[in-house]
Amino acid sequence: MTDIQEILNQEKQVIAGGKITAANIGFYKEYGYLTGRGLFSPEAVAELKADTAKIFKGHYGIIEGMLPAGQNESDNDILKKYVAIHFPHKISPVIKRYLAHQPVVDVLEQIVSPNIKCMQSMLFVKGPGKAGQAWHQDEFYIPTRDKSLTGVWIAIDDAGVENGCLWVVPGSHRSGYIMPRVVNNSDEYADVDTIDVSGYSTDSVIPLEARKGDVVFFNGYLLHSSLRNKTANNFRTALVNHYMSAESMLPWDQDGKFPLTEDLRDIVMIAGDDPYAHKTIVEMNHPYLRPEVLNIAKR
Ligand SMILES: O=C(O)CCC(=O)C(=O)O
Repeated sequence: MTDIQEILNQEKQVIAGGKITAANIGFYKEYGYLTGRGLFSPEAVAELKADTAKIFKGHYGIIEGMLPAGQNESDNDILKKYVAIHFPHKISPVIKRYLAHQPVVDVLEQIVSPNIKCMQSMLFVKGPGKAGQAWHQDEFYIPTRDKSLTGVWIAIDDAGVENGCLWVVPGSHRSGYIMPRVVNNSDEYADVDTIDVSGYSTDSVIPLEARKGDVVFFNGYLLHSSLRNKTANNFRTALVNHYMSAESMLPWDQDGKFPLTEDLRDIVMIAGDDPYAHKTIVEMNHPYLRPEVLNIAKR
């Protein structure tokens, strides 16, 4: 058995029954990800799925770039036009509420900090044919001061290799540095740049297939990507929220969108105490549609 098959055979990469164990935490430290099975109930998934259609039909307001829906257009026909929306929690009370979904918070308190804030949400619909995201580390885009950035990737549809699930390089976060970026030449991805993963053996790069309701937690230094959705009819709806420890300030200017800042205060407190509460919360971000092709300023 190869090393990676051994990793994949380890039950401790899965949080079963909603309760994170010491073995799960050990796995997360070593490999940089964990899957929580069924952390969202079928009812919660259905609520998020219905809310996705509402958002893209303009129920919460028209976002720049949204195309007017034809009278006879089905939800799927409407959703097929889009890849994703950033900061949906700014308009959708449903998504805002699920930022603090207790089964997710229970895990974050163990792998991040008792004090947690959220600074970003992204809702991917990724319909048939839509491109994936090239190899990257999220801390390149969202720098924390204590390397606490954590992605929480919530499957709202089943996600497999064919419709463009997440891929990761287990353990790649342990390098502890931001890797160089090179030109992307693959049409699997929407991005103009990527991280070269050719130095990793093919069997150390793995897909994280998920069923709807599952949640993938991943470290902000973990190399991850997703391939194009190659199915004819399946969406790959996923809500991705990013969290960090509230103890760290957040020097995130969003690739020049905002003036350089030592601490972006457009956050949502999720658990525990905010040591910087005296600075108050400042609303800065507005939801926007993710373009089909991305340059470096992608999030
Ligand atoms: O869901 C995807 O396809 C990619 C998500 C991702 O790369 C991220 O959230 O950083």
